[in-house]
Amino acid sequence: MTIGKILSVILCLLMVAIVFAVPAKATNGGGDYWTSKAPLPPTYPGPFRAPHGGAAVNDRIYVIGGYGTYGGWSNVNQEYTPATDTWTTKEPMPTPRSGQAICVVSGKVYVIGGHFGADWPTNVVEEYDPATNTWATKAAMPTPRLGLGVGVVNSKIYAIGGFLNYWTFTPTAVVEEYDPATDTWTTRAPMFTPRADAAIGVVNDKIYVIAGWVIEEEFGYGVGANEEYTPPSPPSPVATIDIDPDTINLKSKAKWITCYIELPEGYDVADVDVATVSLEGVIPAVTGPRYAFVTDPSVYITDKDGDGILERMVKFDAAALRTHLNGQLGTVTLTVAGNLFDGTPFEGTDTIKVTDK
Ligand SMILES: [Ca+2]
Ligand SMILES: [Ca+2]
Repeated sequence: MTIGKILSVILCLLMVAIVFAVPAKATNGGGDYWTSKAPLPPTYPGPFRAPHGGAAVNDRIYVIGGYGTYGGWSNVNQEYTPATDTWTTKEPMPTPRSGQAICVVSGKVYVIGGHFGADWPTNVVEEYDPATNTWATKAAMPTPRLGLGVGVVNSKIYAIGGFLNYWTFTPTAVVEEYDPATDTWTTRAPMFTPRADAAIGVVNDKIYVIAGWVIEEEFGYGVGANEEYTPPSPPSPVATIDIDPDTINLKSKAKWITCYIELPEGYDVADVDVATVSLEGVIPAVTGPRYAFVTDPSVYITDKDGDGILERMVKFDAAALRTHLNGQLGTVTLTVAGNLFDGTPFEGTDTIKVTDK
């Protein structure tokens, strides 16, 4: 055999090996396909279980709890790493259960409600931190239930519907909001149709609850109801406003009033949309592009007061303010308001002294 023939035989064997080693792809020729990956490893009381949900964090997927094939509620927590197609068993959940809801907020996994007894819905809330592989018990949900759904909007969890009882399957329309930042629950507006196991999707900060099971006593059926939930708007950030100068003389010929806007933690003053900023709701911020304080971020993003929090500097027409003050003297509170580019409104006030001499 020549080297070339040996190489082609090796290549052939390699291709055969690849064909048999790579899991089958299922495709319909449209460029999309399915690939078989490492299956969920069996666990007691396995061999397999119905996990009732998983959650993805930092390129890993967590499959937690559920109901075993041969019965029994599971507390197993298994981590799947797509990059390596491998499963790792992690610290188990404190409360074994199925029918629970799972979601992620700020890199932590929340497992909410479910049941772990024949007639026993639970309100337990447990938080898993993948970074430390530890669990923490959080404030219990007000209404114990199983088969509930969850949607996450503005870092708050909305626990929606479910069954109040495992035997009569009494469906509920209850909506309860959990804020992981404060570990508190708030009861919200119920949906129209009591149900469990609904399909839930979040689009543009609205939660869609679609279909589900409605089972009363021994009479059971599904519904197709599609209901849109609008969660409460997050509170507007209160801006810290510093108007400069601190004293305004109504007889002055000064051209500009300067304003420094600081926003609370979690907001970025670079997101302030200057075209929406106004003083007293009537005097617009100057947006003329001939001014460096309008066009140059190194001029309009500053930390003038040196507190480590950046300010968005804007200027207003001083003559317009003098006219607006209409002879009012003494201490005057002025309001500066506007929007961020994403539409989030902000507002703040500062007091100045007004003189006429
Ligand atoms: Ca000031
Ligand atoms: Ca500052």
